[in-house]
Amino acid sequence: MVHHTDVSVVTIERFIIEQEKRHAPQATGELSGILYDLALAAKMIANKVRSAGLADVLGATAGTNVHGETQQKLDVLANDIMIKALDHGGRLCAMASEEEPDIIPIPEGFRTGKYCLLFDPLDGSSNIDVNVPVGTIFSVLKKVTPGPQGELEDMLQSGRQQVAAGYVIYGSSTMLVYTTGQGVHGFTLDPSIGEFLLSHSNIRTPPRGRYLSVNDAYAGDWDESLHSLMRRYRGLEGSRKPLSVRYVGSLVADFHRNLLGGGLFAYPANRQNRRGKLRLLYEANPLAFIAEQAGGGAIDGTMPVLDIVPTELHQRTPLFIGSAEDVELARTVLAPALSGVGA
Ligand code: AHM
Ligand code: MG
Repeated sequence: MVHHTDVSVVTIERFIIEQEKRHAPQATGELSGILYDLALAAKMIANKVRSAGLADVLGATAGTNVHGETQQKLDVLANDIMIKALDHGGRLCAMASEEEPDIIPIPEGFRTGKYCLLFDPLDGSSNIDVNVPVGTIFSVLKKVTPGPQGELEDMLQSGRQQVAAGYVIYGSSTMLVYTTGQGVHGFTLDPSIGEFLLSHSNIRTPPRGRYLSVNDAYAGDWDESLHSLMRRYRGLEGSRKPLSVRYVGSLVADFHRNLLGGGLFAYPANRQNRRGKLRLLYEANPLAFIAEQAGGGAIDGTMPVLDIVPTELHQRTPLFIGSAEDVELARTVLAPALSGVGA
């Protein structure tokens, strides 16, 4: 008689198929196809990021992006990889990228589909030259306009309408974390076989965090309610146990640590960035969907990020995201001041 071991190998492909069978038996498989293509793009970007110090891909290009920020060579590479890995599958009607000024149409000659993909190809890329983790963030929406090509209106839907969202973190290992509204699941890339394997199923974020992540170099711009909130997180006001401060400066890395360990990431508005720095469609919405699905939350100071109705492709938003109790504290301290009711 053969004795089997209890080794369980769940690739991302197998997991996606099984999830779909369980939760959407009538599905066409198109969304699953997008997720596989994203996993492929993630492996290709991971490969570039891993050897970045050796190949001539570090440093800035001569150009700037739509936000006037210097583009790193790897930003451009990662953007091209995302577009080329996703544009020909017949599942998307258009894409939008943090690095591109306008919607990216599906090239002529390729079929189009019913989904839109929005992404930040390489978040935190200003850190890349010093070997700090970076990430890719993505959001999938369903087309709402008639006709085969995606339009601006398809992109400007609130985060509540997302059908899938996730991120890839290129850290000491490469992980892909995503949700389709059925919990949050994490896969670690096994570099020896080039497959993402299920390593973190049904991630739940602790209700109260251990970490506070905020760039307090901008504290001079904060109003009194924000100062008070930060004093509470630090245990200097009120009776809370102080959080430990951790700030990588790479959103995906800060978010991922806080998702697993619990915590609050804040990027409020500041003098330079009056509406905040982070982009609603490429950064805040997908991470807010993950946070809510993991039992946490995300607000812009007053309202849930997922309820904001966007008016611009590259709209920015202040962001307070993480463990439920820490986000709730932010809301109770900030909302009265921001809505003019008094602190
Ligand atoms: P990017 O999309 O241009 O890389 O900018 C976003 C990054 C985030 O990863 C990070 O949270 C934030 O900028 C850090 O900004 P700051 O240096 O102002 O704290
Ligand atoms: Mg970014």
